Amino acid sequence: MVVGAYGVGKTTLIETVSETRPLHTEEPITDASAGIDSLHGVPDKVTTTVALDFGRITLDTTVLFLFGTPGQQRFWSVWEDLAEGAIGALVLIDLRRIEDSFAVLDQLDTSRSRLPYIIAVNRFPGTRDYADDEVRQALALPEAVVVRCDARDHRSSVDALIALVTHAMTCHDSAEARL
Ligand SMILES: Nc1nc2c(ncn2[C@@H]2O[C@H](COP(=O)(O)OP(=O)(O)O)[C@@H](O)[C@H]2O)c(=O)[nH]1
Ligand SMILES: [Mg+2]
Repeated sequence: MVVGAYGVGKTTLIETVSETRPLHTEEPITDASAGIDSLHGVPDKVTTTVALDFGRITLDTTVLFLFGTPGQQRFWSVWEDLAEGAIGALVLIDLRRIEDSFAVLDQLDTSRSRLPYIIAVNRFPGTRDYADDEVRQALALPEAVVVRCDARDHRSSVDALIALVTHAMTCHDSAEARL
């Protein structure tokens, strides 16, 4: 799953990496979302995802199906359905408005699926260069795997997905070892 707050680059990432024509459910942003969905930092955003983004990518011999879930809380019933059986979640974060990510992280931590996840910090213009440890501290996730990612760049986005799969496999192995 590719998750994160509104406007962090979920749709962009899936579009960048997908080897099939990505399925989108983008709709124009209307006045109805004024005061609800903040466009702070992404003033050029004119559409929003209303159901999900879907794409597919082959990493060596592993085929990943990518589901981008809308960042807004009102879509979280979709989230729980998708999380069932998912390998893990890539959490995109825009450091200019890190507080927007707390709700999504809460959702991950309380979800019954207990998905493994990693943090992918997007490179947006005007972001100060925070060290990985500063990011972990700000998110109160001392153990989190943190990677950098430009959702518009193919290599960078693929590397983030590889880091997620690697992390999910490590979590899986240590869970097996405990059994
Ligand atoms: N600089 C920069 N801009 C990005 C990045 N990812 C997305 N954007 C831009 O941010 C805006 C919101 O992206 P979008 O994919 O619609 O966000 P979503 O709401 O999470 O699906 C778009 O205008 C993108 O072009 C990134 O990694 N770096
Ligand atoms: Mg979107």
